[in-house]
Amino acid sequence: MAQNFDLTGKVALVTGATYGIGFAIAKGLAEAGATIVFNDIKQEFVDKGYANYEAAGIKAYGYVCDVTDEDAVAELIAKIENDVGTVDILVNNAGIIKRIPMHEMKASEFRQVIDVDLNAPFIMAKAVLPAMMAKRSGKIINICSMMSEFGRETVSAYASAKGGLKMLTRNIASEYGSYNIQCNGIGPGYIATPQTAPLRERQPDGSKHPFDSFITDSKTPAGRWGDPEDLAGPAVFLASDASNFVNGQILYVDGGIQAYFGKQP
Ligand code: NAP
Ligand code: GCO
Repeated sequence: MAQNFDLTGKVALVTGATYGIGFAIAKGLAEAGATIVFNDIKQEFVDKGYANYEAAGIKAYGYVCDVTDEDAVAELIAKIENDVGTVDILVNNAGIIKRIPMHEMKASEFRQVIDVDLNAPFIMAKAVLPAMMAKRSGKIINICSMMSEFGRETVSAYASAKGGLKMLTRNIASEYGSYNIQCNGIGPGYIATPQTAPLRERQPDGSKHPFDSFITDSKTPAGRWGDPEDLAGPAVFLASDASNFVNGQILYVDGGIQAYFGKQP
């Protein structure tokens, strides 16, 4: 059974994996035997990524690439295929959020979130599919969200993108399943990373941020924020032969949020 989770000989590209969830997923895939490739927008961030991987004892390959730029992505994939090999596992992790009340959000801000969180996963998947189709094998994992299922104040663009990403996941599974390509999503709950740091900031009087208390005391049965490392095992599962008959699913890793109506008064 352990063999089914072994990623030895596989090339895994994790986008935006300098730190945060992407780095934790990449570390887990590396520990399962995969060769890790990551990208970030600027060389300085790629260099920081190299330092993080080196500190974790992982030899990773890093490239500068903005995932929203289709030409740059085509160049990235060509470089990876030349330097490392064809991509066996793609994790569409890179993402942004803008927390702005919808009636105050500019259309350009809405479009920017959609571009990174939905258009880019399309661009990245389209770039790796030809080689996966030729090999008749491949794994695509899209990092979705609680907001693939729920809305909340100020995240209209993000929820629209992550809801769309859920359906893109299902459509890739439908269109390419016959090539033995599996496309699934991971839906993290509330995870302690730079992206959610504003929701956990201590108040001027030193008390917990109200949203922090909301997540730990009312919405999450586990009673805590997730760690990025909580996502590594589910990612290894979806990247490995152990999930070859799992396709078009969103695996929620949320400490029970999706199941929970909320703490009773
Ligand atoms: P994060 O700490 O903000 O990291 C996001 C990463 O994406 C950064 O490395 C960032 O690079 C990179 N990135 C952003 N735009 C990019 C672009 N155009 N091209 C290339 N890289 C780009 O976020 P996170 O919390 O780790 O989240 C990672 C993913 O999980 C995102 O898709 C997020 O929506 C999703 N998610 C997060 C949570 C959570 O609670 N944290 C829960 C559910 C889903 P820079 O450093 O250069 O900006
Ligand atoms: C927010 C948070 C969430 C998390 C995540 C939850 O502002 O509500 O940033 O959106 O990032 O997506 O699954």
